[in-house]
Amino acid sequence: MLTEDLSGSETKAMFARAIVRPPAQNFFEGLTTSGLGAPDYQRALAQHQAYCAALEQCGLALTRLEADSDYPDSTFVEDAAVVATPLTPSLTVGLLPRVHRGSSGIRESCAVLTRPGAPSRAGEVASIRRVLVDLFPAVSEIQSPGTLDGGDVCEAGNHFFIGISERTNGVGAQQLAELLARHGYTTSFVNIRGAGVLPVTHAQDARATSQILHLKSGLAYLGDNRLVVTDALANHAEFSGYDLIRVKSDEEYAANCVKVNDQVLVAAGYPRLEGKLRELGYQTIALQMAEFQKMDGGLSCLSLRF
Ligand code: CIR
Repeated sequence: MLTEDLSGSETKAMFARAIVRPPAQNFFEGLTTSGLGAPDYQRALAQHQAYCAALEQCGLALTRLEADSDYPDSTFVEDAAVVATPLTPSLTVGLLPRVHRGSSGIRESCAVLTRPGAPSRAGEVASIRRVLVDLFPAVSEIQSPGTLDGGDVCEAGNHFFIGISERTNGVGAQQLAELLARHGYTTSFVNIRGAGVLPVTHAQDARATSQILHLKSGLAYLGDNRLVVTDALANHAEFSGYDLIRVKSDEEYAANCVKVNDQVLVAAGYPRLEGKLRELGYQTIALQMAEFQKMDGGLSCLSLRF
């Protein structure tokens, strides 16, 4: 993930691993509001394979979990945990660095198991826990009555934006903020529920509505202080210090792109955003995501990267 280098300036993202899980045959029984029809299982599998191949092309070692038909949404592994790691100086599949003493303090690797906001997804966390406990020196978890989906958490260097959504409540967001602070990371909250009073004091009204499921449905961090953000979220005060690549409403789905080392994975079929990224010098890999879009899934949620 993005961290600071030893001189204190931000260095490029270097992920070494990712956890992935293919869709199960009953993937179509998962939660969706898209109205795009039922996904085709074979096409979903093929799209997932291409996604995994792209991560490997970016240099990642994959931990491939078995498909799990008990949880039809379990291919969206990103929602079950939040991971934070300090500087990874080079690609390695060895142990994660335990601690980084940067100019702005000590940061440690940590993982936080979520408490998904949709009850049907609660059981997805157990299998992710089994993988993460062997890889992270500290694994904590969101506690009731907090709820939090990983899709609501956008890492931006040593800062994490936490979306307050229909899935992530203020209590869950606050718990995550405290856990991350304990390991040296800063956070801020972004309300994507629309106007409303939140049980937190530093939440801002994004003037977005609940049409996006998760914060990362409309936001991605590319490193070097640059965010990809939907027009609906772009005026949020939390993003004012960043360089913004704004995504128009007709390409909104593509805002959920992912920078993986030297490449940016982006949903295929959104030429304006992909063109803009290329113009700015990014190498892009366009991936077919249509079957996952039918289940409200974005590109980032198919992997947990660190
Ligand atoms: C859900 O509604 O929970 C799944 N069908 C989609 C989750 C997508 N996750 C994500 O964007 N982080």
